[in-house]
Amino acid sequence: MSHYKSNIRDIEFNLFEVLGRDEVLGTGPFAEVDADTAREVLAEVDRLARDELAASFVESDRTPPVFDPATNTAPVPEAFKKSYQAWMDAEFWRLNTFAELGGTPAPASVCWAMGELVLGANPAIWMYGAGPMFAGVLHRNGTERDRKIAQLMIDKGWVATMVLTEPDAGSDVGAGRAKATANDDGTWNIEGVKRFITSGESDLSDNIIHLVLARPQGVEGAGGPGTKGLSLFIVPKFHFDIETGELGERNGVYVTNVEHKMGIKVSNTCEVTFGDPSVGGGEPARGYLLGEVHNGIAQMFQVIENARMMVGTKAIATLSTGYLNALEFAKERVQGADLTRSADKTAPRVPITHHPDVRRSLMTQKSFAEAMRALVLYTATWQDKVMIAEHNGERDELAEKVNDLLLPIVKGYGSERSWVLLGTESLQTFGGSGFLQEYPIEQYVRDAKIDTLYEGTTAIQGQDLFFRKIVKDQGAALGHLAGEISAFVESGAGNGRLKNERELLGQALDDAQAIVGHLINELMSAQDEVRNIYKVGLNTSRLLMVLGDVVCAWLLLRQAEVALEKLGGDPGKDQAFYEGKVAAAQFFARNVLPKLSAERAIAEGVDLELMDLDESAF
Ligand code: ST9
Ligand code: FAD
Repeated sequence: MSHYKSNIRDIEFNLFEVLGRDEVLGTGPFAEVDADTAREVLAEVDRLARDELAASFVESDRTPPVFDPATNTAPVPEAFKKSYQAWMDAEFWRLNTFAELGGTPAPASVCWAMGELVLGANPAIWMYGAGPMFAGVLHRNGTERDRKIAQLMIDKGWVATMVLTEPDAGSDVGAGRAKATANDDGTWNIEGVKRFITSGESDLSDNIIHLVLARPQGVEGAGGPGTKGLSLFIVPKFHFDIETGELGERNGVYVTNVEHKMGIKVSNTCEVTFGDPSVGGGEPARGYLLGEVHNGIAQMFQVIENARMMVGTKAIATLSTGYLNALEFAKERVQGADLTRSADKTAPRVPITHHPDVRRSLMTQKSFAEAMRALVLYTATWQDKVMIAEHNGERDELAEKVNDLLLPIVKGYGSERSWVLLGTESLQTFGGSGFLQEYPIEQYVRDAKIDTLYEGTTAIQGQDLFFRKIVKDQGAALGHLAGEISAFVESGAGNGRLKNERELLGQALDDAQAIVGHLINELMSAQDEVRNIYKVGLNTSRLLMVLGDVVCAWLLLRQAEVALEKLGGDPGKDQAFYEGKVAAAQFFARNVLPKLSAERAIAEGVDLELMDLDESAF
């Protein structure tokens, strides 16, 4: 039986009962995908994920790819190849692909619902399979040549990569030193060493397209310091005929190492060397400038935004299957007597689900997993709006901004909460058995840790949230979201059944807004006393987690409102499901939100002591 336990019922509840996705399906840009089709797709992806995709999850971890320095290759295990092929052959990735490239666009909300299933079953499949999405970036930003390459990437099934990081340029992408020099024929030679490149090498396709940030040399107005001086280049592993895609000579881009990692081992993390005469055949690494414009960091952020959403979705997908595995185990594991009979040594032993602390743990897992699924899918509804506006030749600026605001929360909050809860609660539910490889949780914990690191660490997400998504945005998106939450607090939602929880949410929103206000004051005061900006930096990760808690509580309570309405009718076989939704929302509001007042007090009390402390005292 498969390790992967999905929650398709909750996914459909979000999409169709709470977020009203029937309204956008089958219309505008999504004309080809109506609500029935979306449900059928999700049912089939669910089956595929639990079956063929999950099938190689364990083996891919135990027998990971091995780098061969003689050939600069790192083939993936056969079992993984089979799972990967099953996904690519099923062609559901077309839902995430531009129509002009042969796709059948579906709303982002449906695509991320599908993404959860794949990322929960075997995340590296989604990453190696992202070629068509990368092709979208070439299509959107490219010249006619680039658009032809985009089509070839799809038709030929080429794997693609995003290449930013260097040994001395991780969070600080702008410190990158890889350089690009123009050739007379319009191509560019890339030189440098990149590090930690996902999918940089494999035997899953006969070519790999690298999207590489490098600093152009000798170009006026480009190539300066920092991220703004970087341009984006399309660099293939093999040269090819742009009209036919027929492969030509080897290009001078070689994988020179594959990292040995804690988790997600089948996803090759590669050192990639460009244009080094001593590597491979010593060929130059030739590539094209995307769109023939020097606008690399903005172009790359189109990829990064998608990848940050992907990482958040991967994280919560893993927490959800971790919880459902823990739940199944807890129902079967018999240990100890019921607490009310603990003095009676002859009392019958009970399943551990009878113990209050196990119930606390299971409800913690359930409420966070379902809250963060709601967060992912709610965020995706703003992406739906962006897509609809684009289809109509317009821009929906509010939707763009709210999506931007929510992305660091999806990625930063989602990954932190998931990784911690997988370890402290899901694994813990299994007792000592959780530590064994017989159960999937230890692999989940190892595989999920990376989510707090790549695509910008949590610290970077916290800074992005405050400085860019709140301050630079002048609070517009946050103001909109806070307005929606306030309106819910003031509403009669839940007919009295959610009154206390709405009050708790109101207090939590006040606390979060007070932290934002406090940080803005500190930031302003830094104009006179520059070191006050440290007080902001000491609080941005806290703010990220606080806002995540508020938004998640609100989304769960909205779900509870819907569930209570259903329970007031005839819920039939869904009775327990809806009762679980109400319970999860109430539990989250009562157990998580009161802590935010303490976070506010801590934030307001932060001073410069930590920054004044000599390093030797640490
Ligand atoms: C990585 C990969 O870790 C891990 C897994 C890979 C799996 C791959 C497969 C899946 C991918 C699927 C992709 C499909 C694509 C689909 C597309 C669909 C069409 N939002 O603040 P400034 C821009 S990869 C948007 O001054 P600094 C913006 O242009 C490695 N844009 O920054 C801005 O200019 P302006 C990941 C943003 O101080 C400019 O940058 N590595 C945003 O120069 C400069 O901004 C990281 O993530 C944003 N949020 O640089 C690095 N932020 O202001 C983490 C910036 O004029 N480090 N821009 O608009 C950071 O993010 C840093 O904060 C920094 C700082 C590098 C941005
Ligand atoms: P550093 O930037 O050195 O950070 C070290 C610590 O310092 C972190 O805790 C960080 O939060 C903190 N820190 C750093 N700067 C600041 C700051 N200004 N303020 C506060 N705290 C700070 N990169 C790619 O380009 N393409 C890929 O496909 C890719 N895939 C990856 C796959 C894996 C498995 C891994 C491990 C990494 C991958 N990366 C990829 C790189 C990844 O994005 C970086 O590791 C990440 O951005 C962090 O950079 P770093 O490791 O150099 O850490």
